[in-house]
Amino acid sequence: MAYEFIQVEPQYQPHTALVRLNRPKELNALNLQLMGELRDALKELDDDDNVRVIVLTGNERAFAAGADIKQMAGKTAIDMLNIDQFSTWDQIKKTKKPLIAAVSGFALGGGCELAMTCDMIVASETAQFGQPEIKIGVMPGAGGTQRLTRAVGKARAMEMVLTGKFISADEALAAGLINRIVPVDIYLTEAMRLAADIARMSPVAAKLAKESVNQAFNTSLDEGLLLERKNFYLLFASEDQTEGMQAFVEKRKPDFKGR
Ligand code: DAK
Repeated sequence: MAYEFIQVEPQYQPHTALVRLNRPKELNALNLQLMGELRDALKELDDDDNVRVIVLTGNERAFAAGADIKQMAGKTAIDMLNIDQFSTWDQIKKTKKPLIAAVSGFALGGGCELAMTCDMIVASETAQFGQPEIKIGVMPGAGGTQRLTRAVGKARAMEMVLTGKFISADEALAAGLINRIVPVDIYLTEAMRLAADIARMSPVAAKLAKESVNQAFNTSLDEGLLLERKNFYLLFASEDQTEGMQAFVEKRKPDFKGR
């Protein structure tokens, strides 16, 4: 499919797709069309059997500087209700395959929320994270008060959301928001290395493991353990489980097929 504001390479490397946000002059501000394109691309890649992991990135200067303020500026509450952008974000959140954000430069507002919607974040040394919505008279609306608080704790989240101040990659790593920091010239390579490590695993197990970890944020411990147990049992119905254990016994590398 042809997109205007994103670029998609379904086989950037074996079993790994790359999606690049591509509005560089606007620091990848997330307008409605870009978000719609991203939703459609992620759904297509999620349905593509040749793709096991998806990496989402921007460019060196910006992952995304937030929702497009110029597009939002004149909107009324009823416009926002009718546009119902939440259904787009909800669809993105439903991506079943592991999704890695490769972040350099600004990840602000909706950009920070988009990175946090991903399962892991690989950052460059120049990455900055923030929820500056308060500076333009609003507040985070796509998970910034919830996911950020769960990731970095109340004290830091409150400060970021109430002052709009950005945190550096170092602070984000110390706070547990991101997985690692690497020099800017290799942040995408590093994200792809992480993707390759995951792509070698059983894609069925990866999907169910992702679902199980995410459930930890939504439910009680007992209910989470129940889902974990059912997903664990379910994997014993997969060919990948047979292959993985057989390969261990035969002292060879497994060849997972995703079945
Ligand atoms: N929207 C529109 N344009 C933006 C933009 C944004 N968020 N961020 C930057 N740009 C544009 C600038 O206007 C400028 O365009 P021109 O003036 O050249 O035409 C160009 O990108 C370069 O930006 P600067 O000249 O400002 O570059 P600087 O290096 O001086 O500053 C900056 C970089 C990132 C510090 C600054 O641009 C900035 O403060 N940007 C705004 C950051 C921000 O406030 N982000 C939060 C936006 S609110 C929702 C889901 C999510 C959201 C809402 C609803 N639903 C599901 C309903 C999310 C809301 C937000 O994210």
